[in-house]
Amino acid sequence: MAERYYQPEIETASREQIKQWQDERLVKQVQHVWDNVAYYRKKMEEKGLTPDDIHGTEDLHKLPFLSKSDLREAYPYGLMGAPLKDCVRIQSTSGTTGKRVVAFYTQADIDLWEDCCARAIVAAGGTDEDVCQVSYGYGLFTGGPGLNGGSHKVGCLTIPTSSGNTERQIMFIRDLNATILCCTPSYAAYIGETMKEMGLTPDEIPLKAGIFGAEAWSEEMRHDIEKTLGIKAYDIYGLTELSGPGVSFECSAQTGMHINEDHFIPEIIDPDTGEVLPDGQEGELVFTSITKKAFPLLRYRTRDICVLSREKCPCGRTHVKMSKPRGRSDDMLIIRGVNVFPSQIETVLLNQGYPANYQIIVDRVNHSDTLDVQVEMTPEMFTDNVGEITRRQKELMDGLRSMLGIGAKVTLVAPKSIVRSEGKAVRVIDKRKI
Ligand code: DLL
Repeated sequence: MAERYYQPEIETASREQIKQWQDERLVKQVQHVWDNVAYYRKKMEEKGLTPDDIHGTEDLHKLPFLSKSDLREAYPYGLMGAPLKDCVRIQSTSGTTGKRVVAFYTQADIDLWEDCCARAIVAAGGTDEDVCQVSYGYGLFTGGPGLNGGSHKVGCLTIPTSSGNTERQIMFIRDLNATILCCTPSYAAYIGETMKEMGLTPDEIPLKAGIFGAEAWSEEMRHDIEKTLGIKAYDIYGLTELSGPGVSFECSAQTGMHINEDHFIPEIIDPDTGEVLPDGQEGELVFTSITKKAFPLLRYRTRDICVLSREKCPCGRTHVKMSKPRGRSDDMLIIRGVNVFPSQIETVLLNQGYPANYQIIVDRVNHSDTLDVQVEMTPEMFTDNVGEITRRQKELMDGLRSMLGIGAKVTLVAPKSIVRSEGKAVRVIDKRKI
């Protein structure tokens, strides 16, 4: 089937065209920020910069970074680029630590955000014939409102279920023939598990595609979800500070997410030195938003670790692709001096046939870090044969040692004993910080 695009002239534009948009928009945006955001103007002045120093993307590296701590310091209005009377909405992060991030939107900002989400839905095969169930949370979280707006723009019949009440989710999917499901991957896995328990096979489920993001998830988890729901599962990435979902999205190639470069300029930096790294090297993703007016962040450090690739994509889109983020740099655990990402642990578990229901517990005992991975058995594996459980635990411990380079304790637990997530799953309990 021929690839379809929501905004073909933008999504398949030549690299020269994209660069021209970025150059022009960056220069304008820097002036807009200089004129309206005193907080950032001061940062530029401290570096001896004025808007006259920025002629295009080549000069981007001169600009100062913004980080989460700037957002906290400037909370709530300090980074606004438009008068309050021009703003029509806020969205906010879940804010597990410190102050929440509050992002402001003008109507035009919402329009371009929804366009980005519409691009993602069309890339996943969505048309106005589709029924799109949005099971991301609605409210302050950007997942529900973003995909809801994108779904309207595509012309899908939109079912705004929000998250939770899993049996009702399944009822709507079946009764209203939902063809596209939008939610976090961990919630998609839970919906799939519940369907299976209800005795439903993938061909009794009308879904054909899923748009899953907001948390790190492995390729193995993608395969599991695709199999259980009988769909193609597409990744979508974004963050509240930059609008929400739709900063980047996967196409039919499913090998990374195209960044909407007409709105966001990406850079990869060394998280320790701040130095810009060439494409192909892994590092921290930094974004400059060049079209948003109410919350126009320049060089915002996401703390997400990934790689950019400019290889030609078979889907025809020309925008740069980012790899699945391995998780945030602040999700990375340092255990006995070794860097461990929860997604590496997930890969080992799923490769050995376990479900993505696990919890990682880190502690410090006698000045030494301990890593305990609690893993749920599937109902088919469940046994009270101690020998069998010990054998399985050892197999997993060996797999983890070879993936991580350090030892971990594995405890197999009964099916359904780890709490399911309806939004972003909490995988790690780090008792060392408490
Ligand atoms: O999670 C926005 C979103 C909603 C994205 C729905 C996709 C779908 P925040 O709550 O501000 O916004 O969290 C942003 O979540 O910096 C990443 O660390 C992580 N994240 C988002 N999408 C992905 C993804 C929304 N596809 C933070 N893969 C980001 C891995 C992701 N991590």
